[in-house]
Amino acid sequence: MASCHIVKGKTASFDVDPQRGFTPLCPDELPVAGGDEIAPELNQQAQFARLRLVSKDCHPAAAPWVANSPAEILQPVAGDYPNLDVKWPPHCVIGTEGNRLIPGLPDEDDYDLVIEKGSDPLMHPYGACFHDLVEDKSTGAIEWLRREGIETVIVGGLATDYCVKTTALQLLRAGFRVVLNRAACRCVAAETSVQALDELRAAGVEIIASSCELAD
Ligand code: VGL
Repeated sequence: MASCHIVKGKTASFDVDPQRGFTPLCPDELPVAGGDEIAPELNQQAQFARLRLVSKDCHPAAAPWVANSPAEILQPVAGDYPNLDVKWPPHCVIGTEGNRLIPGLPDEDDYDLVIEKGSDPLMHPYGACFHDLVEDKSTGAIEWLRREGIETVIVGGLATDYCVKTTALQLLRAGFRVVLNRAACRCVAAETSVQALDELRAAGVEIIASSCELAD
């Protein structure tokens, strides 16, 4: 079973957007089925890592990407906004319940690094490594991991088909070995999740079913 060998001293565990706004705890935001169940797997994968980081969507309440009705969700944002693509329901708004980490995770203070993204109303990034869709403005995650001598990043979080996928690809392009823990992820939709996993596998991300496959 244990087939994915990890050198703990050179490994980081990345909790991507594990926030209540992406779970049934906040049904009016962007609830992902089972999103509130991933904390034990995220905690387990972190046992194999020397450093643990978390990213958070920290959105304003109003922005051009906010869908004002269910019909607008996933419709393109009209206008000249290079760092916006489609509309989403309001989610993970700063200062609200949806912005908080899901139950069962460490306090934010206990992570080695907390990355906040998405606070500019004109930017709705998915990946946690850049503030913008065009990937010009680093959040500092890649530079911090490099400075720490990290070579492998184990990734989980919400959601597989958007923020987890994009973060994994950004890390891979930056030269890290990336391991995606499926049991520590949940997806917005089954179809886009299958596509995401195919794309990640083809790009070179190692996909494991659960942390049971990790070994020292
Ligand atoms: C996400 C859709 C919109 C995610 C964020 O965290 O995967 N998905 N905003």
